[in-house]
Amino acid sequence: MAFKRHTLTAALPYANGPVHIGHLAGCYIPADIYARYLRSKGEDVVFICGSDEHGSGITIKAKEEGITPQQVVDKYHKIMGDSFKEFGISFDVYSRTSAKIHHETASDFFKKVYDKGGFTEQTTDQYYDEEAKQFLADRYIVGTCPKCGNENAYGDQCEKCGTSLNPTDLINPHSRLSGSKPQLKQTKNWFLPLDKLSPQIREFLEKHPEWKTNVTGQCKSWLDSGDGLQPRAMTRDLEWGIKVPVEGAEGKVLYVWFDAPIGYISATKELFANTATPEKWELYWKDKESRLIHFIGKDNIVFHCIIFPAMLMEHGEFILPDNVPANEFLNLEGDKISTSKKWAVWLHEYLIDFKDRQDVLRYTLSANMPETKDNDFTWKDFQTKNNSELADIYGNFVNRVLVLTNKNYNGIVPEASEYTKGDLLILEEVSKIPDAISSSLDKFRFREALGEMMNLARIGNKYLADQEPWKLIKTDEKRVRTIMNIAIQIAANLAIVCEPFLPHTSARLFKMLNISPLKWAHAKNTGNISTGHKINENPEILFSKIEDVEIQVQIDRLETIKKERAAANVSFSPAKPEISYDDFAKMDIRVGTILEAERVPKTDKLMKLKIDTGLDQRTVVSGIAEWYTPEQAIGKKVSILVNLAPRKIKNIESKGMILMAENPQGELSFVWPEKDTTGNGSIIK
Ligand code: B3M
Ligand code: ZN
Repeated sequence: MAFKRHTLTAALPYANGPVHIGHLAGCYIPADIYARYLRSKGEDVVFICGSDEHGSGITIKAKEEGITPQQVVDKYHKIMGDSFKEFGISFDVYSRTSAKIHHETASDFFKKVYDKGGFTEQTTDQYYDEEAKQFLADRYIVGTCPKCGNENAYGDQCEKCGTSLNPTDLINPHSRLSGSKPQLKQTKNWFLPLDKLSPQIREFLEKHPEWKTNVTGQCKSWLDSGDGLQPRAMTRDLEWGIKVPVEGAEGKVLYVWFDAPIGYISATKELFANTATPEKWELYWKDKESRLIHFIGKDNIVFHCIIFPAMLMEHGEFILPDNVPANEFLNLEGDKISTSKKWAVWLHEYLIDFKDRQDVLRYTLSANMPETKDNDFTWKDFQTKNNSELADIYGNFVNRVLVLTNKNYNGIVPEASEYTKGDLLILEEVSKIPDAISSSLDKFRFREALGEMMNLARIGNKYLADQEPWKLIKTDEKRVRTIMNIAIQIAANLAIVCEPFLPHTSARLFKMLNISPLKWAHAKNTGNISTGHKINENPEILFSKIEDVEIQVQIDRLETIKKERAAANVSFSPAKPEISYDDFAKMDIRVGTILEAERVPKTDKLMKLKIDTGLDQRTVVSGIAEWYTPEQAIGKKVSILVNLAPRKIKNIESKGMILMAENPQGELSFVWPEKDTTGNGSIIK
């Protein structure tokens, strides 16, 4: 179906910290590329975002910083908004959920669903912190994930395995406010009956076989999980948030994941609020010919593909998302990005070290976008992308075009006379580029699209390198005119098609070519710049090289963070209670050698070992697989407790246990005798 207009949303970031490269790569860059591309094609687009200013993340941050939640959101709303602007993220509106218009919109939404009987009222046992005198919803409570065993799972989600949770699912829960063990206490809340809506949700999802497989996969596992979808509370016993607008709800606010996605609607209202047509927002949310697309990271999939659509269904007046092209996560130098561990590259800090190089980061993050799986950002790769791709190919081509035109023709675009066969082939290739990019972007394949854009630069660069106009000028000046005309046309087209990806560069290139920015359709032409047009006299270098020392500074900074973290983590567990020699003497510990080793399938940690103990050869299952490969383990001498009662581990009979030394970071290493002469079977006592 052809759509008349596009409502593009990018996840509303929590206003409790600055924006980092993970945010950009996961959501804001793809959304921005797409928005710019559609605008260039002349489509009707609104691109919506704003700060998510409710939820426990905000109040917990306020507690940490010793300021009020309002001060937290004011501070970060500004920092985030500035970063987005700096990096050219072209939101049509960047609103915030503390805005009056949002409080009203979210309240009205709730009220409407409530009046229609769309919620179920339930009194349930919820955890309560007696010390802090507060119910502990969502991120106020941590405990062990029942699915994967992560000890730091939150009350709403385990960040390790992605499972969505309720506080009562947590094993060994404790309060993040006081650290105490919470008590269950009854309270009334309003629930969205996802169980009842399940057939409708399934039907909606089945209408979209074109969605990315990582997205569909998560939705399926939700729908098909053991008990299927469960009712989910849309209100919370908290103070910070939007008051629940019904009677008997004093002291309760809307669940942050209820109000936040409605923020997309409020922001659209805000966009048109002070125009001649304030009601125009409705077109983007109610007209069936509007296409709603949510750009998000993978941790937000369930909220955008199941819960928000269910809310919209219950409300009844709004369109449903047509696509949710969620990305996976970006890692930094091999480790998960983490604000609390300071393992990130923050945009405002990047700009201090790499002033005016926004597009280099946009390029690197687009090239490494975690589209189908988690991906890694490394500083070395960043340098290579800049030096070998942007500078050597794109920048080199543009610079040659501009410098030669100025030098040979005083900046006046020369006339193309006769095209060679080769020229015609090049022009044909050039005119095909925009469709190739479109075809990738239409499928949300941003990396592929970026590659096609760079192909155009490559074509141009190679054309000049092959034709060598700087040499030819001495013998065949007429031919050089044609070559330069073609090269200038390629540069103009490059300025058009790179705009979604590298908006700052595009603007600079148009300026150097001395033409007003052209739109997408022009990129199929190969004669956008007329003969006789005068380009700008002083071409600037678009991409200068990044030196090793600049990269080393960044790598060193991360190393320091790692070291600080390791130092802060050195906390040995206290000594155990005293035992007698007899207690110790019960243990029969021997020297052994690992003969065979293989990973236990479907586990991360376990390895099956065959060990020569001097007494016998036996099988032991050991949790060393995170620290040793089977190849490294084979041949190693170890200490083994041989008289431990056999145990079945993953259906393998494990006889005995090898001793490992564990450092405060949890890293394991073998314990063995120092002398080679201490062979298998030697007694450790
Ligand atoms: N604030 C979650 C996040 O930053 C959340 C997105 C809301 S989108 C409606 O991961
Ligand atoms: Zn988990």
